[in-house]
Amino acid sequence: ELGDQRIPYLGPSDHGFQQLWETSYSGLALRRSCSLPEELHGRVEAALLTLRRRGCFLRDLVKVRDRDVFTAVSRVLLGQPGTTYRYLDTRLFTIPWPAGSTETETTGLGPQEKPVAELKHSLSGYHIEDEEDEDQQIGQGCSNLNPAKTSCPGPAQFNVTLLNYMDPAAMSQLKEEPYYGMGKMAVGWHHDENLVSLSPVAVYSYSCHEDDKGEGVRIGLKVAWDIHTPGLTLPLQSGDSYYLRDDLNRTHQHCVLAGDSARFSSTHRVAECSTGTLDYIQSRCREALSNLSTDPETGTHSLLSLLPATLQGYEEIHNEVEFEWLRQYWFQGQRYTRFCSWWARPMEQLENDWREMELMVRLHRDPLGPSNNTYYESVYRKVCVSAVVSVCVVTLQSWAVGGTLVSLKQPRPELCSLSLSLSLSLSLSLSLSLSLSLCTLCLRQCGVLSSNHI
Ligand SMILES: O=C(O)CCC(=O)C(=O)O
Repeated sequence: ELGDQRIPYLGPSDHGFQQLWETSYSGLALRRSCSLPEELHGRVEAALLTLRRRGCFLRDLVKVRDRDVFTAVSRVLLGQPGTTYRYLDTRLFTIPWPAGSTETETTGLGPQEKPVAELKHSLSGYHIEDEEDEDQQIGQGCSNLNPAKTSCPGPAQFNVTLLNYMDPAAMSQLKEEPYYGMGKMAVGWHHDENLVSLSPVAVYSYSCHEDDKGEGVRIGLKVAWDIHTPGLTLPLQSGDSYYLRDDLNRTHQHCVLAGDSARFSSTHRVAECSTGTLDYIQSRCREALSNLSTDPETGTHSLLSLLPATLQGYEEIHNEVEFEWLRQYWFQGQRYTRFCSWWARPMEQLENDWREMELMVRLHRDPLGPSNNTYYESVYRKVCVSAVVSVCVVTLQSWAVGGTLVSLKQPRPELCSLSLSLSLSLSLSLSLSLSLSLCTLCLRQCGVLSSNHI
């Protein structure tokens, strides 16, 4: 629709910026660096640098408009133990932050997660701070822009933070922002996915080498599906935080405009994870496996219910554990085992559960009942194949001698081979009796066997 035209946008130095913010972007709040303790900034900075040094930041392979692409920013997810966050068809598995003061840190990375968790506490209440606090902060020489009045009923229960890192100098092909001409983008226009409705997003920004001359990082905002309202850009200094409150994440889109220096951000979210926690998928597996019974003496397995609805129920769980968890973990989550062993055991257990569900499917499908072990299955296959081969040999022999078994004077080899290959393939998939009956029928149709020979 726009062709080569650009939609206007306003930054802080433009006339009308404050008014545009108040009228069209009121859900956005900026909290200046000075409103957080200096000491916390220092520890968060050290934690971010340690995570980067240890190679924890990795580019994700995501799906954008049916294409698989690597994100320009490198990322790592920290959060509540056992929580995952799904975006652009990719599930990220949290490196756990300390759940409480007693939490041992043997399976996580180490002390690095702690400052990030503290940052979460510091950011979680801000969007509901009242005007009195705001006045105090201004009195302390720390003015925030468009601070929150009231929005959420209480402190946000951030359960994950997606940490981002990008050094623009190391990226040769950053995309230009296409609609407003805002400059190069580190993160393209998007809504944050999979959040609890109306929950805020709180983003802490830390830029390395801030003192160097050059352009700083900015965030861009636009009203979704609107080419009339001007866009907005907001420059961020290192240590600043900004909030997307109320409905802003749904009604608007945001992007990150790369500055000249490397930059981290910690994007705190209340992820909607009713189907995204380890507890959840484990309970789903228990539900599916409750239909499997194992004889304690023989170890033979059987299904408690053969109802189609029950089968459908555990097949759904079987797919869910395979596609939403195991494949996602082997595909991307496993990268983190180098730094964090938290998921290794639970994923092994989920894989075992998945194997048992495979067995359940075979039990349901297999007409021979308890042929749930591979020994029975291979014997069954061998019997089928030898039966078909015997029929074949007998038939050929009888042709050769023009013998007594053959009632057809002029055998038709193409029909015979068709019938034999049909029966052979059936014998691999259907029951022995059925495949033999069909084989016989075919041979009889070909005139190779007469009814009194069988
Ligand atoms: O880095 C930022 O300021 C925001 C990043 C972002 O939008 C995201 O991770 O979804």
